[in-house]
Amino acid sequence: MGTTPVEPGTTAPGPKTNHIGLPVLDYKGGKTTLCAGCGHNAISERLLEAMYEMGVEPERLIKLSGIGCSSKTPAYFMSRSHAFNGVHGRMPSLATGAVLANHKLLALGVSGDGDTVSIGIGQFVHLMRRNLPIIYIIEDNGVYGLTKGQFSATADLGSRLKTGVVNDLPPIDTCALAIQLGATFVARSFSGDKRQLSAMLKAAIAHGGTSMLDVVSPCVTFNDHEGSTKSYKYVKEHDQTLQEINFVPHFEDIAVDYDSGSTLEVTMHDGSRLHLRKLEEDYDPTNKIGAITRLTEAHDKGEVLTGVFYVNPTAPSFIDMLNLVDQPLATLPDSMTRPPKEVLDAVMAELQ
Ligand SMILES: Cc1ncc(C[n+]2csc(CCOP(=O)(O)OP(=O)(O)O)c2C)c(N)n1
Ligand code: SF4
Ligand SMILES: [Mg+2]
Repeated sequence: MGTTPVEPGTTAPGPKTNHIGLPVLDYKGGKTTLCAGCGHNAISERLLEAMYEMGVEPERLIKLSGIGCSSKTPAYFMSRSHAFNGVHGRMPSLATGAVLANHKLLALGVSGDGDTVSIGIGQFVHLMRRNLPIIYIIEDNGVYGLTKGQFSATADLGSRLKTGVVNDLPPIDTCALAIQLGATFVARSFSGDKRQLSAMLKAAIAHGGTSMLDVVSPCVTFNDHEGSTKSYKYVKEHDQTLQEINFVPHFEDIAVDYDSGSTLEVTMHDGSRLHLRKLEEDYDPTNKIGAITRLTEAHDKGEVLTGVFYVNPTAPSFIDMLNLVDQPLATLPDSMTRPPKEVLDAVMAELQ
C-alpha cells in the first residue's frame, strides 16, 4: 500500500474543505437501503452536495419527513444534523413547530407524492400559505413506492401500472397548487438532471421563505415501465426546460456576464444571486397567473415542464409576520416565557 511521500519540513495536504472549513465527510449520512437506481438516492446526493457547497453547518439543519421511501432518505445524508421522521403526511406541523421554536435552524422537509398529495394534502396546503422558512421537497414518482406501487394523486390520467391497471383520475399539480396558495419559490426538476437540481437546491437554501421543489424521481421497481409518465424514459423524452439556471452564492464575489434582455437576475434573501436565462422568451417567473397558465398548458401537451416557475424573495416570512423576537423561543429562559406565580395565582382566583 503506497502513500504519497511528504517532503521533510512540509505538512501533508489536508482534505478539501468548504468555505466554513468542513470536509464533505461531515455531510455524509448512513448507507441507503433504497433500491439501486431509485431517483430518491440521486436527490439525497444533490442535497448533500448543496449543503456542503453552501457551507451549511450540519448542526443548523433540521431534516423533517413523513412516511415512504422518500421520507426515509434524510437518514442517508447529514447524520450530524437534527432529524424527525414523523407520522404519514403530518410533517408540515412538525416543521412549523420546530421552526417556531427555533427560527435559526434551516428546515428541510423531505416528502413523497403520497405523503404530501394523498394523505398529507390538508397539512401541505396550510404550510404553503404561511411562507414558513422551509425547503420542502416532494420526491415525486407517481406511486406509493413503499407499499408496492399503488397510484398516488400525482399520477397522470391514463398512466398504466405494471399490472395493467389504468389511472382514471386527473393529477394534482403540486407546483400550480403551491403557487396559488402562496409559496414564494416554486420549481420542478428531475432527479436525473444534476446541474439543474443542484442550482435549484442552492437557491432554495438561500431563500428565506417557503421553497417548494417537486422533483420527478422515478421508482425503478414499480413505475419505470412503458405506459408510465414518471419513468426515466418518459421524462427524458418529454422534458421541456424553462430556463438555464446559474447560482452565485453570497460568499463568492463573482461577476457574471449576462444579457439582461434574456436573463433575469434574482437576489435571494441571503444576498446570493440566481440567474435565470430564459429558454422561453415570454416566461416571467414573478407572474403567478402566467406561471399557473404555463403549467396548465404543459400538462395538456403532455410535457414534463421543469424550471423555476415562481419566485418572490421579498415577501414577509411567517417569522416576520409573527414578529418573533430574534432569540429562538426554545432558548429563552423560563423567567421570560412563563407568567410569574402572582399572575397565575390571580388567574386561578378569577376562575374560582
Ligand atoms: C396513516 C398511514 N396510512 C397508510 C400508511 C401506509 N403507507 C406507508 S408509505 C405510504 C405511501 C408512500 O408514498 P410516497 O409518499 O409517494 O413515498 P414513496 O415510497 O413513493 O417514496 C403509505 C400509504 C401508513 N404508513 N400510515
Ligand atoms: S420501491 Fe421504488 S421508491 Fe421505493 S426505494 Fe425502490 S425504487 Fe425507490
Ligand atoms: Mg411516491
